[in-house]
Amino acid sequence: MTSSAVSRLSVISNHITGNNTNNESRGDIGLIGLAVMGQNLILNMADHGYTVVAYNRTTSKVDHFLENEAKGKSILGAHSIKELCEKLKRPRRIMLLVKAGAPVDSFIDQLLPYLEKGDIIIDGGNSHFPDTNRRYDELQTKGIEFVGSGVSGGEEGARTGPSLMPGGSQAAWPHIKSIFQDIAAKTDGEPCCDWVGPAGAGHYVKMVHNGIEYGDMQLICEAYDIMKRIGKFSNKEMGDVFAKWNKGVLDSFLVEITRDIMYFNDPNDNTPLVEKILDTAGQKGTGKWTAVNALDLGIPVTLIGEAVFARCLSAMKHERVEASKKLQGPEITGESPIKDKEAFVDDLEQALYASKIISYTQGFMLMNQAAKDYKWKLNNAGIALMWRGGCIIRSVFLGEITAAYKENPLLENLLFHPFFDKAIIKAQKGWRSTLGKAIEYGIPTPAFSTALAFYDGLRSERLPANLLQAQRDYFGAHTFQVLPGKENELLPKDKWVHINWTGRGGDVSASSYDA
Ligand code: 2AM
Repeated sequence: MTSSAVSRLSVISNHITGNNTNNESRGDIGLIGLAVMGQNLILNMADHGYTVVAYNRTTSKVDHFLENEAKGKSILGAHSIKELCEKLKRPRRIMLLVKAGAPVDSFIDQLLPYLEKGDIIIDGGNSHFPDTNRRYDELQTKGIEFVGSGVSGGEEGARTGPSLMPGGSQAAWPHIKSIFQDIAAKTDGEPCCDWVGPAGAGHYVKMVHNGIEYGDMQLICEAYDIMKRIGKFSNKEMGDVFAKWNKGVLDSFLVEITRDIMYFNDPNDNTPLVEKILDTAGQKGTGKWTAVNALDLGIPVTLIGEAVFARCLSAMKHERVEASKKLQGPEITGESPIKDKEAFVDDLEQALYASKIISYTQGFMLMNQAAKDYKWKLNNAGIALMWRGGCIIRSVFLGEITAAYKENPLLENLLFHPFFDKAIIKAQKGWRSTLGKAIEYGIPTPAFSTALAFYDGLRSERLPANLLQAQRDYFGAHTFQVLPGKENELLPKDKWVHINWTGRGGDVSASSYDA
């Protein structure tokens, strides 16, 4: 046997047994990208007993990291992609935490010459799922296992326990499962990380997570605006309300931080700092991706859509300033019209809770449709559990969603589960009363309003789309179907019918086509 054949065999046998006698190759996992998220994930992995090899495009950051944060920990440095690959056990596990887009493709290209069949590349960045689909397909043809993983929880989550949403090559999962589940957040002892599904499913679920995050934030902002402008609450009073809500059904990370923001004063003059922030929201695009995907798949994810548009409207500051001088509407001058503040706050809590239930219902409707269209098998209970802790939308409420899907994995619609059905029924009076006040006093509530409109639409056996179909048929001969039980000679059963609506010539004629 030639020496190269022997060394090839030894690589294969190491691969199979997991043994690795090469001292150089002791890294359990490599991580590329030493911005804060990357550094914190490495430190988290090292805390859990893994040896991590760190690499960054700007290699001075590797040295700085090794000499400071990584000092004394099981972290090795690499100054080239080749060195990184040489220092890893087989199959190699390499995680990218770099800027989404071209840098991900660039690193994949740089890695390929040094990888062997069965090695694993994990993209932990905020990649758009169609990119992950494409990379997965390309790497499958090369025998490289590709995983696109959502990572949520921000810098702190990365350090202490993020929510991780991995998807892609199923063959990679047994090799990364323990690292991922060890470093992930835990809720009731269960890791907030499980296998999501094939190809870009992990990044898809992360995208929907971000969309829901947009929705949750907008809802909280509307509640704040209602308390401030109708209730005339001080920031301290609002902080107390959020603190109270955080002990009930709305217990969540976002309500908790909003409480802290309300209490936070500018040390210069001891007045609330939040009131000094310019009211134009930024966005990086993941909410928009969710809304665009919802339009593509034909699912009414209206609340996330409104949340994205609300940010767009906020960004039009100049136009709003002009409009505020010109456009008339109701105004509250002087004292708040609210007499019973406690009832007002309780109603608002119900409005927020009900709207949140609608938003998550819409989010899961979208994921169910994506699973059908993209032929993914998505585990809804697992997804809710992954979001239960570690990530920005973490909340007690996600525990209820996990339980509902565990009880019935095939649940058609979250609102059909008795828990949420009852919750919405109970919340309805306060929800409607809050919206009535917002409309009366001219406070914009796009997210609250669309949630209620969706709810009322969903529970309407009959919507005015009959008229819409008539209009379409009138001007464009688009045809329509007949309501069951209303068939007659002019309107036959199981046909697409076109009517001559203008009746020119005095006759009403119809033509019909097979359905
Ligand atoms: P840098 O430190 O060399 O800039 C977050 O920005 C991470 O993505 C950093 O590790 C950064 O590397 C990396 N990154 C950003 N743009 C990149 C690019 N075009 N090519 C490679 N890495 C990039």
